Amino acid sequence: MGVIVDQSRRYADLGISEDELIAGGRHVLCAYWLRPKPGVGFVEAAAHFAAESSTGTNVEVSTTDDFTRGVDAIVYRADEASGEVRIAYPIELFDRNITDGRMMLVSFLTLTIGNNQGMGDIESARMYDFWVPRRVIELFDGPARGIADLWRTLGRPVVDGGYIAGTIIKPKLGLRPEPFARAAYEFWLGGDFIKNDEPQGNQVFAPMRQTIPLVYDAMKRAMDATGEAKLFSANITADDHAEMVARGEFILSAFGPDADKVAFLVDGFVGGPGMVTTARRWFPNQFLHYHRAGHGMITSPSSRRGYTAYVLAKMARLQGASGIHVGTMGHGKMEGSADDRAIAYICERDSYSGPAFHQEWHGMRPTAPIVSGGMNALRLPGFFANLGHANVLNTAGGGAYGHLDGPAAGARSLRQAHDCWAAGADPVEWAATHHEFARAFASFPADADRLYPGWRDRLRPGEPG
Ligand code: CAP
Ligand code: MG
Repeated sequence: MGVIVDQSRRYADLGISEDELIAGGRHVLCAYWLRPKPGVGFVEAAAHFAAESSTGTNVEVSTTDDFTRGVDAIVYRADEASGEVRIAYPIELFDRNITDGRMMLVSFLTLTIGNNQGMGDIESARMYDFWVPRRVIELFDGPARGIADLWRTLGRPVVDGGYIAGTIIKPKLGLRPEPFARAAYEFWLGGDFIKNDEPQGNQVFAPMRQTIPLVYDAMKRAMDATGEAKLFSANITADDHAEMVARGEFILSAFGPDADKVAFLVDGFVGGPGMVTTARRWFPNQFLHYHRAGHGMITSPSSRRGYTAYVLAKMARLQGASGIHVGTMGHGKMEGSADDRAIAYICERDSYSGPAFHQEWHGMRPTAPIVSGGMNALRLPGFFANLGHANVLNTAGGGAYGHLDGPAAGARSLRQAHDCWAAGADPVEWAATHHEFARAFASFPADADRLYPGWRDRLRPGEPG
């Protein structure tokens, strides 16, 4: 690796006031946990990190002039004991569209989480929060649609419209068009919302051109049968922009007069910012459902690089996600903890104080928390108690299609679980008068034993609730 040149005189100024940077509104601030390689000074490493993330490289270059120095990213906080580094990036550094002058998330990533990942003198660096000034909020698209639009479609109040009971068509892959549509119909008889699973698209055994019309037919029959509006989140993920647009246009044409009941699902983490913005800008009338499959490779607590799930969600709101998966906060099957509430709060609130920064969103529409991953009726009351509200989209795949009495009963058990929490009731007592919820105990006995010890003595799941 060789000895790094100490550039801290140029790229570090620990006397700069963060309050003044925030008041000035001309910088993006990023907070990292940074560990230098052994033998490398902490401030020197941070300064090199800032250089490589803005105007520099590992040595001074002759072509640098005063203007260049004026847009250096600057380390303004470096605490070797905790490993925390905070860097101020002048907003002039970030690339702007030639079409409309807006900012682009790919440029934010290329600079703040770009070459600085994997440098020879840095053991690890991980962004755990960032702050953007009003001007940056003005320059990102933000969400066009939100959960309020879904609540309106469902005939609910557009404020605090409450819990949306949803599922994911399972099995994840392998259903041909007819069984796929049947699975959708059966859930919709009890639930509100269905999504494609993240890899479902146009597989040869389930061509989109056959499957989507059958799903729409299932939606119409379920709406007739229940007298309720239903929602479908269709996956338009693809490498090719033109393919995404073709999928979206086909799906909207297939749903015809009910196209307003279709959200578009994008696998935004593996697809990348360009794919998210394609969906956001080509289909601004559709709820943009951001699935984050793959994010765990860098957002897992076991990772020391990249950025956290909190940062991912905050970036997704800037880009315009109408909803993003926020995890299950220790109540589902994926990694997470109760403190992951913050991921929901930064998405849904007008302002929020995160792990490093207080962020005002200056009226940017909220991104709805989407709760998914191993959830079922038994796990929901504890989840809601931790989050503190139920203004969420919940998608339970196994929790619906694993219910002993079928998907419609699974859907009803989810809603009954919500109602149990809303009533502040004891779940085992609630089960005595709510049949599908009671049958969730029989459907998921391991969860029941873990969450509600002694339930077997208090509830006979075979008996009608
Ligand atoms: C859940 C799910 C979700 C992930 C997403 C799956 O299915 O459809 O994609 O859980 O995780 O494929 O596993 P189940 P996250 O309801 O059957 O578990 O929301 O944390 O991104
Ligand atoms: Mg899935």
